[in-house]
Amino acid sequence: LLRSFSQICRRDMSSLRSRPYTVVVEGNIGSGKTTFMDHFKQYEDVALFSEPVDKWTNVESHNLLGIMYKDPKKWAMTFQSYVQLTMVNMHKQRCPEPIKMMERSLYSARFCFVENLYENGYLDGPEYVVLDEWFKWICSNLDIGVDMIVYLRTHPEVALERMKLRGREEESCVSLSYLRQLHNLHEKWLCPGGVPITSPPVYVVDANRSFSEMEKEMKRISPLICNRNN
Ligand code: DCP
Repeated sequence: LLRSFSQICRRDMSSLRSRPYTVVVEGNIGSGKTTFMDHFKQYEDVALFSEPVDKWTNVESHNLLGIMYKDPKKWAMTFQSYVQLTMVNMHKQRCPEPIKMMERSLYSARFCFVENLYENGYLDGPEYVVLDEWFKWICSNLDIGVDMIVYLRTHPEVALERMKLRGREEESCVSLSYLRQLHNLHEKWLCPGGVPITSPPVYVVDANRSFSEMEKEMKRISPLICNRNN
């Protein structure tokens, strides 16, 4: 499945292409995706699509993120099924600007979070298969390719610190070992064998650094995203 990721992204480079140049920002929980994206507010040709965490915590007044962390065995399937829906919605949302920058994607949901929940026994075989069948159907029938991935790579220890500082109530039970597992799955997907994949291109950012150091990195990376034809 991981191997077919490049094909999914390449396939729709055809005349059927219906999407803007799509950049996806990925990285562990607490890696700084929101801060990174905030930097791009100043560019008129970039439309920002933030992750719909507010929807996940309030679907008709149900806090799916909260109940998933409290009782993952019972609610992981429900939660990831809803994440998949909101992610497809984000991939398909109209975007008048030439560049679409998204926080996370259908792919990190599938390759990192769903995989991890299955490996930990929080998703049973049948649940995992149903999520995967939906994923494969979406990939085969909708143009949800991405053109570039910015990977904010952090040590799980740093991600944990930032997550604690932020203090999102639902995440109070997230442990270092959970973040380590997620880190390993991001690495396996985006940098197998320590080397970033090239299709789509993955730009790896050392996101362990302080905010001011990251500002410099963002200035360096923005021309790659915003002035690709210049
Ligand atoms: N989440 C999940 N399954 C997914 C996507 C996210 O369980 N498919 C969870 C993990 C977090 C919360 O949703 O508890 C939000 O996670 P993100 O890493 O996507 O967003 P952050 O707000 O942590 O990003 P950052 O701190 O990098 O800005």
